[in-house]
Amino acid sequence: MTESNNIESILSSDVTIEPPEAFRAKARTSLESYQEKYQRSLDDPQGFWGDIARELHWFTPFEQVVQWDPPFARWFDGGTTNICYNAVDRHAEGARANKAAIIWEGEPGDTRTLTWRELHREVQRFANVLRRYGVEKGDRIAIYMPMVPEAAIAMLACARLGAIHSVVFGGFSANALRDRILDAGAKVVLTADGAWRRGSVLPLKEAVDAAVTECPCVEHVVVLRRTGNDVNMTEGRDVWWHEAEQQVELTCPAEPVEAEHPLFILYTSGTTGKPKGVLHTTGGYMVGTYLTSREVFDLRDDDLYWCTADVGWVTGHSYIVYGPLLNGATIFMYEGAPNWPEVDRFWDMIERWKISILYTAPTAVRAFMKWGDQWPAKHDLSSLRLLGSVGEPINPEAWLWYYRVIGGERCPIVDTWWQTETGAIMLTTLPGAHHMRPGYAGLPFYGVDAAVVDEQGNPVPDGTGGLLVIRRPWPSMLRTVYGDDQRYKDTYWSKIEGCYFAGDGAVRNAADGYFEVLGRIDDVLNVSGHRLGTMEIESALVSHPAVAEAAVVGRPDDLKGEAVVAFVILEGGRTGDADLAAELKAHVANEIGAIAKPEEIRFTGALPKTRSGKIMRRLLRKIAAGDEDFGDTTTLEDPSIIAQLTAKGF
Ligand code: 7RM
Repeated sequence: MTESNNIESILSSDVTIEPPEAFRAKARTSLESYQEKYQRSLDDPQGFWGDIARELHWFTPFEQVVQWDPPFARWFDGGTTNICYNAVDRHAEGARANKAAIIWEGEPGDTRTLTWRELHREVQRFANVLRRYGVEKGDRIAIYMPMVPEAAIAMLACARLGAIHSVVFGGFSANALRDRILDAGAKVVLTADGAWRRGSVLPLKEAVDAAVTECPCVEHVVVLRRTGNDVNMTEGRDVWWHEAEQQVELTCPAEPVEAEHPLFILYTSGTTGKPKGVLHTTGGYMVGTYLTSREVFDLRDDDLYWCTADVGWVTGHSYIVYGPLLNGATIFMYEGAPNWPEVDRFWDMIERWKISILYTAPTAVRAFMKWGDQWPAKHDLSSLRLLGSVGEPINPEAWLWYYRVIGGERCPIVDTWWQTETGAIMLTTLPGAHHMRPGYAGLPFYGVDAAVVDEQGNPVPDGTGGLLVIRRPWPSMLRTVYGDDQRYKDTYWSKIEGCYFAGDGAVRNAADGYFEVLGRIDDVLNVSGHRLGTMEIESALVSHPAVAEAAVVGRPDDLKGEAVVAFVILEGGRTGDADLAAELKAHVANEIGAIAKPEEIRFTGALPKTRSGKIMRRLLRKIAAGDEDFGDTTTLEDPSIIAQLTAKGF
C-alpha cells in the first residue's frame, strides 16, 4: 500500500489516503469495530440485524429476522411497524422536539425551518388530507413535486397510512408521468403549481393535467401553491393543498403495517425501454437506511446534513428523507439549481447555514471543477466535516479536487456504491475507520456479501475485472418489480446462479480488497480481448489540462471487437482540431496504454445526459456507430445537442 500526503503527486498513481486524524479521533467506527461487526453480520445475520432492528419501534415484535426463498426474501416477519412513526414520532417528544428536522432554502432565497414537533404536526395533518380523499392502506399515490418540505411530508404521510408512494422526478415529461401513474394504478396525485428552476417556473400542474386526462385510475389531484402561476383546477378532481388542510384534524395515528408491507415504488430505467417499478417494503428498508445513514455519514445530532439529490431519485428517498430522519438528524434541503443566481450557490449555502455533511454526485463535482476554484474560494467552508459521492464512479481527478478544494483535506470522502434496487449503500468506506482510495468505493457494508465473478459465477482473481454480484439477501433489497415477478427474476437473479447481479462491472484491489466499480457492464469495452473501463479512459482524458469532461463508448470494430470513441468537452469553451485530437490520443496511450487509445475524438459543447445527470451512453454508442435510429430520447435533458455529437470527429 502506497501512502502520500502530496496530492499533486498521486493523480496518476495508485494511492491511498489515511483518514484525517481529527476526524478519526472522534469517529463512530474504528477499523477493528468494522471488522468485528462485518464478520458478525455474515456469521450471524439473524443476531446482527435483529439487534439493529430492535433499536427501532415495533408495534408487534418480529418473530423471524430473514426468510430466504430465492429470489424472494422476507425480513422481520411477524412484526408490525411504521417507518413514519420511527422517522418522525420518535423524535417529536423529548430532547429533539424543538430541534430542527428540516432546514430548507428555496431557489429565490426564501427559507423555512421545521422542528421535529412541527414536522410531526404537518405530516399528521397531511395524512388526514389523504384520508379525506379516500386514501387507504395499500393505495398507490403519485408524487410529482418540487424540492420543498411538502415533498418529504407527502412521502411520510403516505407511509403513515400504509399507502404506497411513487415519486416521479419533476423533470420527467407528462408522458413519462402518465406511464408511471398507469403502471402503479395511482388513485391520487400530489403536485404543485410549479417549481423554481434557474429563475423560471417549471409548470408541474400543466404536466399533471396532460398526464391525468389519460389516467382513469386518478380520482384526485392535490396541488401545493409554490410558484403562484395560474393553473387550471378541475372541479371535483383537483383541490388546493392549503384549503384541504384547513378542513382536517391535526392528529392522525400511524397505522401499524406488516414488515413486508410495500412502502414505495420507484421507476428506474433498465436495458429495455419500459421503466421498471422497483418495489421496496417497510421493515427491511427501514433498518437498512437507518443503519447505513448513521454509520456511513457518522451522523450526530449537531450535524447539518445535506444530500443534494432530488427526492425523485432513490438517493432522495433513502438519504434525504428516510435514513437521516430515522436517526433524528437535521437535514438541509435546497429547491433549485446549483448555478443560480451564480455558480457558487452551494458554497454560499454551506457557509451561511454551516452545513457539516455534503453528499453529492460526481457529475456535480466535475461541473464545479470546470467552473473554477475561485468560486468555492470566496466562501468559508470550514463547517464541512464529511463529503460523500454517489451515482457513478468518481474519477480520481475529481475525487482529489473535491478532497482538496471543498474538503480542505480535512474531510473524509465516502464514495458510496448502491442502486435503486439495493435501497441502501452497499459498498463504501466508513469515515475515520478506513483509508480512502480515490476511484474506489471501498468495502462491503455490514451484511453485504459482495464478489466479483466471471460469466459462469466463479470469483475472479483480485485485480481482474468481472461482474459485481451480491451472494445473499440484505434487508433493504428490492422485493420485486411491481406487478412483474418474472421480470424481477429475469433481470436480477438469472445471469449468475444464486446471485443478485447488479449490472455493474468491478475489480477488487489485491492490496486492501477495495472494490472499484467500473460502471454498467455495457460501459465496459472489449478492445482486442482487453477489458477497459470507459471510466478509466475518461479519467485519463480529463486529466489532460485542455479537457473539461469526456465520455467514452465502444464502437463495433471488425478487427478489435470494439474501438474507443471519445466525446470531449474542452476547458473554457476552446474548440478542438486534429492536432489536439492527436495530442489527446497520445495522452491516453501514455496514461493507460496504447490499447486504450481512442480511435476517434469528437469535440462537443455538451454531453447527452438524463435529467438526473447520467451520461446516456446508449445514445452515444449509437451515435459513435453511425446509427441513425436513436431510440427513446425522452429522458434527454437537452435534445438539441444530438446535432453536435453526430458531427465527424478526428
Ligand atoms: C444510488 C444510485 C445505480 C447505478 C449503479 C452504478 C452507478 C452509483 C456509484 C456508481 C460507481 C458509485 N442509484 N453508481 N453509485 N458507480 N461508484 N459510488 O445512483 O439506481 O440511480 O443508479 O449507478 O452503475 O449500478 S441508481
